[in-house]
Amino acid sequence: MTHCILIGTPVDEGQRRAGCLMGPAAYRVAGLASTLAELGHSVEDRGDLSPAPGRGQTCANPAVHHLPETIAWAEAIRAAGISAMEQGMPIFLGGDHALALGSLAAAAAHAHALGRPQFVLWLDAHSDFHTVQTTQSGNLHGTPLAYAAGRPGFDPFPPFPAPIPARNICMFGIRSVDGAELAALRETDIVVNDMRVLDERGVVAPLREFLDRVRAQDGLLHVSLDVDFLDPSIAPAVGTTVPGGATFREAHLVCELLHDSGLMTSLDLVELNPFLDERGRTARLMVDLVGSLMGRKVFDRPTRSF
Ligand code: HAR
Ligand code: MN
Ligand code: MN
Ligand code: MN
Repeated sequence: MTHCILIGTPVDEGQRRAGCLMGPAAYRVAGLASTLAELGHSVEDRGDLSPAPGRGQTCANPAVHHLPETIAWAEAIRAAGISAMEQGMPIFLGGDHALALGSLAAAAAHAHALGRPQFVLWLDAHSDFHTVQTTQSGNLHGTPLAYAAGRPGFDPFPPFPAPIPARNICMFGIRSVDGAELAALRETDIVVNDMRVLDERGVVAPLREFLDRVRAQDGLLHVSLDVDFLDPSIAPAVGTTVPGGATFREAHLVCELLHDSGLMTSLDLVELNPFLDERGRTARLMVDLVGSLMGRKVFDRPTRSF
């Protein structure tokens, strides 16, 4: 059983559509803590973080907005995340995906201190591989993976503690990549399982290939689940819908496989915008997926039996 530490991270500054700040409350209302407790886990809700005031940092890209506020968030989340990782499994309740600028830094610092490799599974429609210099929207929720991979172009941010090797990063569900991101991704060994790959191969084989590598290297695994990984027809409460996402069944299967692997050590739930939801259905679906991630199943069967 796992000690689950809920950390509310109501970041709304990483994009322009207000509402992600309501995410942590929506997960609580949708029963996240009771879902985990019913599965036999202990749950500690540490409430919502609030960042220090912004310190006025600037950058050369005029499109970028809320840079000081986002840096302050990243620092607060990193500090809270490191202490949580020493005590259990943090679940970061977003908040937009800019929160991963902090959660990934926490995971990487923690793994580095243990002398173990950090891996990242990025479940998202988007690759979020811009730097502060290359983003055209100026929305910093599109940058955290580039920061974690150690790309240059994050000068105003604190240096990433222990950059995550590209081969330890696996993207899943990708279907929206900007030109500058694509050019940068082509220069890396990041495994990009875009929707074409998942349509052709299904989710099981590509996920198992990745999890086998995590296991073989005794790695820690941070999972970052963006609501827009899911198809908008089942998960409408997100500001950046992209058609053609994961189905209900694919998403649950991914979560069940992750649970069976026993490898996940930290989790982000990001981009939920409850203001755009339909009677809480997206929040409830996300909580249900966490249930699958944390062990809910219909029948117990030997793992890896299919
Ligand atoms: N690539 C686009 C941009 O940088 C869209 C990024 C959207 N990101 C998220 N999180 N919604 O994945 O603006
Ligand atoms: Mn603002
Ligand atoms: Mn994202
Ligand atoms: Mn996304």
